[in-house]
Amino acid sequence: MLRRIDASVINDENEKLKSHLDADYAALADKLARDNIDIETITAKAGEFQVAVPSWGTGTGGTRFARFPGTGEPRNIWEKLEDCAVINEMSGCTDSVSPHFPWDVVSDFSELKEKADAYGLKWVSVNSNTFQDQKGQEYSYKYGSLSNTKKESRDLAIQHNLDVIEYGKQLGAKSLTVWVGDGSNHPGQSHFQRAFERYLASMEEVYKGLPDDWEMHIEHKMFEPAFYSTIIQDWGSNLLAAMHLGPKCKSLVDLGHHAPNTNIEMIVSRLIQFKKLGGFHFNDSKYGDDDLDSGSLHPYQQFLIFNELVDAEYRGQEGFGPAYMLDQSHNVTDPAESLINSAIEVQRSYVKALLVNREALYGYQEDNDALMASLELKNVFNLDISPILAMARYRKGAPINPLGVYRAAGYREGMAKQRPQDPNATGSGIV
Ligand code: PSV
Ligand code: MN
Repeated sequence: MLRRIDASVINDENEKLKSHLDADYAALADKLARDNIDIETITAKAGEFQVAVPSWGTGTGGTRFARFPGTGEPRNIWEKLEDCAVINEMSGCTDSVSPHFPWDVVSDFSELKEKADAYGLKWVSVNSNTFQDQKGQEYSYKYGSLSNTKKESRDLAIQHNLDVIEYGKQLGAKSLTVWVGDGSNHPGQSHFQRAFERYLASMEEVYKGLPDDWEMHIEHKMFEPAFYSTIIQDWGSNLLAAMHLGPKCKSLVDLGHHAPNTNIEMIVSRLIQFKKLGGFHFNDSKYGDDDLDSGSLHPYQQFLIFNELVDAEYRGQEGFGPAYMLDQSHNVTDPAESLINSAIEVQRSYVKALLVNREALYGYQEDNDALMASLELKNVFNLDISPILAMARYRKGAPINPLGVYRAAGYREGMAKQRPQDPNATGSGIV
């Protein structure tokens, strides 16, 4: 398999840390054994866990005010793919990439697929973009795309989504994620019901273009760029649309797209119950859609979400199998470093949720023993399960200390020489 960072760099660094890891792992194995948990079963599951990297997350992000590009950042999808390969080599848990179109359009998709295959990367959910006009676009999305009052703009947005499905088919993807910025900025600007009807009618056309084995995932977002109302404002509108459109349509939960303090884990549970949970965009936030690194502010919330997911897995819930993806914007960090770190933090939440004694928890719930129920979760959350994650990586040839190896390899410095900044580039991150 093609590599971006030489395996010898990883092996040399791993050699230095292996004896410490063995000791920490053995101590944790003993501790878990006291609760009748076999660490090897958990480590094997940790090794299977994967979360996809968003192609757009490999570039430096920005805000409405400015973007401060980093050196050596990718300038196109080929270079984004290279960085995704590095992120996977370091994290050992990101073997797929979620592309965004038209940002990632190429003339030869089979070549792009071959390149990804060579790195051992798969393509997952393809994203459409009707939240900005492209150069020379005939009909604008200024007043919305799939819900625009003008048929010409709606038709353009429908056709774009159908094109994205075609790109995805060539890459081997199996789902389309649709997020639109449609909405209004003034009370009265938009007729809520008519706008939603137009959106649904447009989405029906997109739905018709889905291959039989594909899903369509709708992403809700409370605000931005529309600040008064958005067409798919919350999980309620999302679920209504998904139910209206049919069984191949499900809801996608982006953690940053809710009001502060929203009980996201409960939303997740509801969507699971009605077989409508399509996937996730993991990130963290303090105020709104901040797109901060996953688990950097609210690791307990992320764990509670995984508690619902693992619970569904444990119960063998029908129709369960959400797609896990990151969706972050990195304004001040090296994007690859943030994505490596976030992927591992998401994996950490998953592994901790595996340690919950489900039968004990159900018992506390039946007995209305609120404190013991909450401690069943909290005690697991308080455990440091890092040795399991490090061992899972080590066993697949990934680093015990991913960021240490990434820096020791001098990857970004090397890219700074190979990828001089293009003054005319529109920017590879979210702006
Ligand atoms: C919108 O804020 C979003 O979360 C959607 O997933 C977009 O596709 C992505 O960010 C990039 O702008
Ligand atoms: Mn998102």
